[in-house]
Order: sequence, then structure tokens, then C-alpha cells
Amino acid sequence: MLELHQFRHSAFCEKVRLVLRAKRLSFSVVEVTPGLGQLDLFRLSGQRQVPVLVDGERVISDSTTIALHLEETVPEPPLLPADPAQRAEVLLLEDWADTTLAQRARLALLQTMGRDPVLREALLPEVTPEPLRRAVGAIPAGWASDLGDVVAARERQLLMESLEQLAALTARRAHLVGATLSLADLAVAAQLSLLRFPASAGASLAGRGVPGLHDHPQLQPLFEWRDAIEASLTPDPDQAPM
Ligand SMILES: N[C@@H](CCC(=O)N[C@@H](CS)C(=O)NCC(=O)O)C(=O)O
Repeated sequence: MLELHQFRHSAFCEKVRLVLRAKRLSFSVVEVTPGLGQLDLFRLSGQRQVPVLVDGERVISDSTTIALHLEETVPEPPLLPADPAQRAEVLLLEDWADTTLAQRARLALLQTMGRDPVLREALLPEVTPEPLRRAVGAIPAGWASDLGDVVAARERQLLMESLEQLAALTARRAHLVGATLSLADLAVAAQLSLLRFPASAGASLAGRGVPGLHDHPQLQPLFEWRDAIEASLTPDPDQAPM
């Protein structure tokens, strides 16, 4: 049995869940408590970040290493093309999604959380004790507004440009590289889930997101592409009824 140690709302954990679902694998999830739970994670994996996948005797950290492990152990359906040039394109896009796109999406979400106590509370792990949950909700709006307004505005502009480019790509093709689903689609889809939370994020978050992006008319087809990718996969066992 595969066991995924995760923060439910981490985009990198979402990426691994999408890979597991694309491979039609059943798995269980262990929700890690930030802080204390990461000590256990360190004992398990030798490092403190999620995602970590336990596959029998093997304990694997890092979403890309996990995806490559699954590609090797469960080759069907393939998420990396056989053609070397296409394979390189997939891996380059995956790396871009995990770094540049991830950083910009996280910054945009952090800014939104700074202004929106409801979103801030909803994003806390379900294992968060109630007093801490209330304390986080009570932090005054605007705490993150001094992130550096000029840097933040420039990053936001770059994010919007990337999203427009992705929208242009996905308007013309169902998949980013080649004719079938690949790791590139899943890595990009996972990061987009920080900007508009999908149904699998749970009732308190689904449909919410970063204002100005999740509701931007030009980006609707991109978010619909994202949702269609997820809808094409087997159901998420983490999507417990709320
Ligand atoms: N490159 C890693 C990034 C993983 C990562 O950034 N995980 C974050 C959650 S999104 C984390 O565990 N943060 C907690 C920490 O660094 O203490 C991957 O692809 O898995």
C-alpha cells in the first residue's frame, strides 16, 4: 500500500496526488502537522518537507523524485514521453512549474491570505488545534502588505503574463506536450490549484482563490483546462465529504 505524507493544501502534494491518480494507484494519506509532525517526518525520511511517499520499504521525498519513482515502478500510463525531445520538454516544463510558477503562485496566495482571514483559516491543516485556528483567523488583515509592494507588483505582473501564455497554449491543445497527459500537465495543474482551489480542496475552499486571477475572464479557460485534467483522473481518496 502506498502512503502519502502531506499538507493537504500544498501544491507539491497535490502534484503527487495527481500523479498517483493518473497512474490509477490507490493510496492513503497521512496529514502532517506543521512543526511537531515534521519531527516525525524527519525521523521517517531524513528531511522535513512534504510530500513524502512510503512505498513498501522505500521512503521517498520530493515530488519530482516521487513522480520518477512511480514512472519507473508503474510504467502505465506513461507520464513521460518515449521521444527524447518531448521528454526533455516535459521535464523542463515540470521544473519551471515547480520553481518559477510555484514561487509566483505562492506569493500571490500569501498576499491574498494577508487580506482574507476566512481563506487563512480554511487553509490551515485539519489537524490544527482550535485555539491556534482562532488565533490565526484573528490576525489583522494587511499583515503581509509590507512584503515589498514593488517586488510583489512586479511578481504579480510576471505571474499574469505566465498565466496568459499558459492560457494561449491550452486554448489550442488539450495537453502541454504531445497528445497525451504528461507530468508537465500535472505539475502546472497542481500549481494552478493555489490560484483557484479545485473541488478536491474541500467545500470551504473550492471556487475561492486569488482575487483578480481566479475570477479574471481571460483566465477562465485555463482554470477550466485545469479542472478538466483533474476530472479525467480517478477520484481523490483525500476528498473526504465535508
Ligand atoms: N521541491 C520540493 C518542494 C517541497 C516543499 O516545498 N514542501 C513544502 C510544502 S509546499 C514544505 O514541506 N514546507 C515545510 C518546510 O519547509 O518546513 C518538492 O517538489 O517536493
